[in-house]
This record gives sequence, C-alpha cells and structure tokens, in this order.
Amino acid sequence: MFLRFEPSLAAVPRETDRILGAARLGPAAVARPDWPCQQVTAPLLFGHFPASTVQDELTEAWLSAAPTQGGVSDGIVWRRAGELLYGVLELDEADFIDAAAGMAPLQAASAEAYRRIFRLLEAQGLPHLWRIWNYLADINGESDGPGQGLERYRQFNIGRQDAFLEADRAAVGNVPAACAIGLAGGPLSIAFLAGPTPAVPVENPRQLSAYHYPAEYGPRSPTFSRAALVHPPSQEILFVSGTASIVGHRTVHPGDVAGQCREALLNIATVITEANRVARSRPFTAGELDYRVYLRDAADWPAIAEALLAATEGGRVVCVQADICRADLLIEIEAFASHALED
Ligand code: 3EB
Repeated sequence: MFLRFEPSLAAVPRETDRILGAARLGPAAVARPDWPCQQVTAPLLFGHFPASTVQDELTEAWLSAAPTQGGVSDGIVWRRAGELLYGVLELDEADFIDAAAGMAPLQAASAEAYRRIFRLLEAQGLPHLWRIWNYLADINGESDGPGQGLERYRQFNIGRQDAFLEADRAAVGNVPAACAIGLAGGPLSIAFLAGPTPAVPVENPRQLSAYHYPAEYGPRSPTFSRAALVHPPSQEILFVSGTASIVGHRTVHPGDVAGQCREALLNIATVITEANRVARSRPFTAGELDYRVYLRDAADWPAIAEALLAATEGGRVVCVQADICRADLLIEIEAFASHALED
C-alpha cells in the first residue's frame, strides 16, 4: 500500500522518513516530532494500547511506501510522499484580535488557516483536499466582542466558507470529508490530507447535505461532505466524516446517548452503502474500518460501549472525550478504511 495507517506509533519505524504525518490523542507531547503531528488534547477513554506503553496516549500515523520530504510554510508543518501531502497548522486566536476588524477572532483565524492551506496546495501542485480534521476550543461557547451571540462553531463555519469561496473553490458538492470537534482549550488546529486527484464525494440520503443546512444552524453552512473516496497510487481509501445523530438536518434522540450512538452508526452504515455504489475497489464493510469516537461526557462510555463494539464488527475503535458541534449532540463517530486497487 502506498499509504498505510499505523494505529500506534509506539513502534516507530526505523525509517522515519516514511512517516507522512501523525495525530496524537491524549495529553500534549513534551517534545514535538520532526513530522507533522496533530495534537488532539483530549482524554482517551478507550483504545488499542500496545503492551508496555503508557495507556493515556495514542499516536496514530500515516506511513508511506515512498520517502517523504517536507517543510514549514506559513506555519503549516507538512510532508509529502510522491503526490500525497499531509500538513498540520495551529493558530492562536489571540493573534487575530486586531486583524479581525469587526469579526470574531476565531472567524478571522479560520479563514486565514484555510487561505494558508490553499496557498500551500497550489504551490505544491496538489490542489485537492481529501480529508480535514478541525479542532477548536470551547466549540459551543459564545464569545464577547465581535461575533457576540454567535456560537463559536458558527464563527468557524463563516471563516471556513469564506476561504473556500475566496479561493474559487466549491463550497457545495465537491467538498472534502471532515470533522470539527471541540477541545477543552488550545489553538485552532487543522490537519489535512491532499492529493493530485479530486476526492469522490459521498452523501447520506438520510441526511440533508451539511452544505445545505438551513440558517437555523448558523449564517453559513458547514463545508464538508459525508464521506470521500480518495485514490493514492493503486489504492482506494474511504474517509467517513464525523457522523452524528442527525436525520434530515435535525438532531434526534436529544439527551439519549445510546439512541444517538445507534443513529450515528446507522448513518455510517448508510454512508458505507452509498460509497460502495461508486467505489472502484471491492465493497467496504463495517468490520474493516478504523473508528474514532468523540463522546461529550466520559461517564457515558459504559452506556454505549457494548452496542458500539458490536456494530463496528471488530473494526478498531478509539474513543476520546470531546465536545460536538451542536450543544444537543452527545456523540460523533468518524471512520476510514483502505483497499488495494488494481490499475
Ligand atoms: C453534522 O453532521 C455533525 O463542520 O466539518 C460533522 C463532520 C460535523 C464535520 C464540520 C461537522 C463537520 O453536522 C457535525
């Protein structure tokens, strides 16, 4: 496989130039590695820990068959292997208070982050965003000052969509798979995987496309697709975006974490079915996916664990405590799987 997922980088490969990038779940690392690594500072509730490692963190990595090269551009730490690029950008909102000029600093920071990412992708000749991981502090909070009264996730959505439109990129239809998750603190953190070919977007017939959500969820709709099929050399990867208990555009099962978990899993099953209609490789199945679960209340884990582990059919599951982008959502689940492709 050109791009291989390593669920625990406890065993660092000897050839570290094969590490395209990583995500660390758990407390912040003392030292940052040489490769782009997204720090997801969230308590780990469940994971597959190799024996003899401290079980409060997991570093997941993307390893490439080809050697990588990289750099730092506009604060983006990135590496590319052949025609795949992974990068991580962290921005401190406080640096955008002056630049914001009447808008919320988070909105200004979000627009600037995406502007920088698009600039790097153009410079590298790899214009197509495949998958984006967005993390921000206090996602359901409302700030004082500019943007006052608007939930911070909604501020983020304005900045993100502005940057897509400014760069003449579609904000509907052909948009990347993504997640947008709240952490207890820290900077705006965005990781992304990009390539030379367009992602094949996948939508969910049980849900209104997020980019068509009505204004009751914020002045600008979120810019992501429910899933994306992407194609590294001789490979097909399915990225299922963060998926929650939403039917149509409404949250269902408010206050019922078990019900929300079931509904999110049904949404994922539906997205897999839709993806399989356009997949170039064999059909994807629930049991071959890697799942990352975000749970708003850590105490809810025992209430969902059994049903979740049954529905994921032996697929790897990692669960962290984090906030979801609507105050009434208690759980969100994302997943991916990779197939070899004959060419
Ligand atoms: C939803 O379906 C839940 O704003 O990038 C899921 C995945 C969600 C991605 C994003 C938001 C995002 O609306 C929230």
